[in-house]
This record gives sequence, structure tokens and C-alpha cells, in this order.
Amino acid sequence: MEKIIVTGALGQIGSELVTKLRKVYGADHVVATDIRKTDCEVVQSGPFELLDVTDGKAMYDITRKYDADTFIHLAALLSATAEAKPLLAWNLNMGGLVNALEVARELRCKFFTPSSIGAFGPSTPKDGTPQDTIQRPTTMYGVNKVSGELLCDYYNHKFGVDTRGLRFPGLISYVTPPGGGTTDYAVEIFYEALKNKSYTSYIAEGTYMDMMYMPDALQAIIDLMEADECKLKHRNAFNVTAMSFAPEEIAAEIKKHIPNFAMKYEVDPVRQAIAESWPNSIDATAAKEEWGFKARYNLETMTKDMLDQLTMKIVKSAG
Ligand code: AKB
Repeated sequence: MEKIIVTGALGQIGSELVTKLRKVYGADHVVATDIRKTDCEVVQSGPFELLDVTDGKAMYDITRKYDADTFIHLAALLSATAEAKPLLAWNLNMGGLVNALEVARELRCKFFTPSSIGAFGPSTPKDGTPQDTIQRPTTMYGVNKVSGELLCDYYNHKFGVDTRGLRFPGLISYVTPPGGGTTDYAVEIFYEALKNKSYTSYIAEGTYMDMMYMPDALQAIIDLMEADECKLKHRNAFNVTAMSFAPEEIAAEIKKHIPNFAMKYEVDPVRQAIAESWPNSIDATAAKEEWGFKARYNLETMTKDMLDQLTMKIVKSAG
């Protein structure tokens, strides 16, 4: 990867990925793009361009202007927002993806886009969900993700584009909050625990979902993109996970650090239904075997680091 374009660069993954890629590959080698521009590190620390991913010509022009050889396409609506605005989700998630794949085909870029545990549905085996299994999601987000996985495979076998992807679980991070996802509770809980010593979960007790701490997710993207192509049997949409927990388990872990932390439940039926349609835990054997995927953080180490980092962030912003 010499010159990398990132779409959705101010989102939850993008804002940390751009910073990490600039450290590894050099600030001038990573072009951040987003539909909005704010006064943040990503905008200030290297090249930045405004880009609406539904505008294929603008996307092509920017990629050509910087002579990029790698395209990382992150811009997308998450599951809960996509369920509230299904047509917008189809147009943005699929329109943006096909534009990005076309740019990668025309300009011969290596390509990455994330899939999700949302690509599975109620008829998928729930525990230890295999890499290759039934994918009949019942959400618009899931329909977008399965279609996206297939489209990336198609661009690879039809046009030879070097497409790669990961099925991300819920991502937990302290830099940029997620927005409109089903797994967002696992991030919100930390902010509320530090601020109010309590959290009201919109996901019910006993609902298990896979999760991963952002540093592991960023390393997984780089490792997959740097992996030897000959070793990849799956190429797109590798299952990756670091932990699986239910709301009461993350609450118990937080309580070890904040003993008077209290958890309440007010279940949101829409997000609960989405969560129940997803696996309890997925199997990442293919990613481990084909390109050496390894997660460093588990529930215990992630919780400690999140609380430490957020505490520092709060102290900094207060001072
Ligand atoms: C969401 O909750 O929509 C995302 C995801 C698991 O893809 N975090």
C-alpha cells in the first residue's frame, strides 16, 4: 500500500484508521475523504477531500488526482439507521460501494471494505457461526452487507480487482463514538459509567453479540491488506471477533472498576430484534489460518483500557 484513499474517514473506524495508516505509511500517503469537514486531527494531519460517495465521478477524480493504489471504503449507514431509512441505506451503502469498486477496477486499486456480523440472520447457526454458512439476514443493513460481500467477490473474479474484507463485530472505541448501530450500547456504557455511574441498556439481559476493541480492528485491516494474496482462500468477508458478551457481563466488568455503577434496562424493540437476528458468537478460524488474525484485547483488558483512556480524555477536555 503506497497511496491510500479512505472514504468515511471521519466515522468511528475511519477517524482512527487514518491516524494509524498515516503513522505506518506516512501522512502524505493517506488521503482522508468524508461528506463533511470538521476541525479534527484527520483533517489537519494530512490530505483531506470532501466526497459524497454517491458521486462516482468525484470519487474517480480524487483517486486519480492522488494516484492512489489502495481504496479503503468505509462510508456506510449502520444497522439501526439503515432499518429506519431502508431506501437511503440501499442507495448510500450499495451505491457508494459499487462506485468505489468501479474506481478500483478502472484505476487498478487494491480494495478493502468492511462487512459485519449483520450479514448473518435468524437461520444462521447462532454459536460458533462458521465462516461459510447460511446468510439470510432480515435487516436492510444485512441485505446490504451480503450483497456487498458478493459484489466484492464478483469484482475479484470478473475483473481481477484485489478485493478484501472483514466481517466486523461491534467495535468498541474511545476516539469517535459510533452512530446508528445496534452494538453502540457497548460504547455508550463507558461514557455513562464515568459520567453518571449508571447506564440504561436498550439491549436486553442475556443477549450475546460479538465485539472487538478498535486497536485490534485496525491491526486486522492492515494485516489482511498486507497478507500474501496466494494464501487467501476466502479473501472477502472473513469472520473476526475478540469477545462475545451480554449487557450484564460488560456491566459486571465495569463494576470491578466503578463499584457503585448500576445498570438498568429499557429495551428498544427495534434494536433488540436486530440483535436477536445476529449470532451469539462467530468462529474466526479461517482468518487465523489464512492470514494470522489475532486479537490482543478481551473483555477484561478492553474494559480497563477504555476506562483509562476515557478518563484521560475527560480530564484533558475539562482542563
Ligand atoms: C452495528 O451495530 O450496526 C455495527 C455492526 C455490528 O455492523 N456496529
